[in-house]
Amino acid sequence: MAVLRITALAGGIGGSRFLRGLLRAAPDAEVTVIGNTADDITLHGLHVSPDLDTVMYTLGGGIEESQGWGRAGETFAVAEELAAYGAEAQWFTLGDRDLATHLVRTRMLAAGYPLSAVTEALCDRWQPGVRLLPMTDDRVETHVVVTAGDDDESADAAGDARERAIHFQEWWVRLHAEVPARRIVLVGADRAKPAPGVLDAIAGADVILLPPSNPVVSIGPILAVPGIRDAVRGAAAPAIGVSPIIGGSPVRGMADAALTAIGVPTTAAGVAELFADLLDGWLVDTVDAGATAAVEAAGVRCVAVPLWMTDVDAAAAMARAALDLAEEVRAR
Ligand code: FO1
Repeated sequence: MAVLRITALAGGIGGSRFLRGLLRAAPDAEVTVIGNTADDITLHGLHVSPDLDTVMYTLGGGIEESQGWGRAGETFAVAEELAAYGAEAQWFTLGDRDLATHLVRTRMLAAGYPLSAVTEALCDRWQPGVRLLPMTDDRVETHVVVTAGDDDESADAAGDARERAIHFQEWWVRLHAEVPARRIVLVGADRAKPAPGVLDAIAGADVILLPPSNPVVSIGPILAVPGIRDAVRGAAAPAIGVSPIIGGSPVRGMADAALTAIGVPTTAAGVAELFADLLDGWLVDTVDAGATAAVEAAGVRCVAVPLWMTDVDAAAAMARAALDLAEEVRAR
């Protein structure tokens, strides 16, 4: 039997945990993961790629399970020394083990390797069991536009009317997404090109999956790279998504704050609508079974199954349900 080729678009923690389940549910599949790089940030001169690293560490067995990002068994000697110098940004902690990844990445980028080649080299060590591709080799950064003063920087003399754009990580990690976002801007996305292999992985897939990642700041930036959304929409393979919203709340993280910023309701049906142009199937949790009719009215086959990724078995059952839904819509 031919090997099943699966291409998934993924953000950080939710995407990684789903992918771990997928590898258990379909151990013989050939899986390509297109990772979000728009929350990459340069700190202390180092290029940090949180979502790529979260996928790589989770699937490679190196993740700190309790928080879902960073390295297991981490120590923080360098962070403590940096803090003693008062070196910013202290709200974003880089552990000692994790720093080695950023040092290698930054050194290779400085030597002229594109991020896709660097990611492949890093994955040589971690053997994540998937082909991990950044969405682009170009620089794309999510910035969040907030009202000056709300972010505790001093407001302009004219009052609070002025805006300030801050890096996504500052909004997410330092401000816990508690400061209202006026807009979310994907700086550089309009000029970015899909990384080598990305469009081929979409065109050549048997199934395309959208795991339960943040729809606005994880899946959104991947689809914003010119050519990617059209490729998914035009692909022969069914595209199946998994709702990151259960019962009106994000499964984890602060997706509600990001959805509010773009005027989309924090509901399983609201997120489905955001992707309705490219989705063939959408999984919602059993508590959202009442939403299936609205999703199907938008032309997307919708099935309710348990979506809490309490352990790898639960994630594998969700992945199995996504693959079954792909089979069902393909047979139509
Ligand atoms: N998240 C935090 O809440 N605080 C941190 O200090 C932090 C550091 C960090 C370092 C490396 C890395 O790969 C991820 C890190 N994260 C941290 C998580 C991450 O910033 C976000 O959860 C994601 O970018 C959102 O997908």
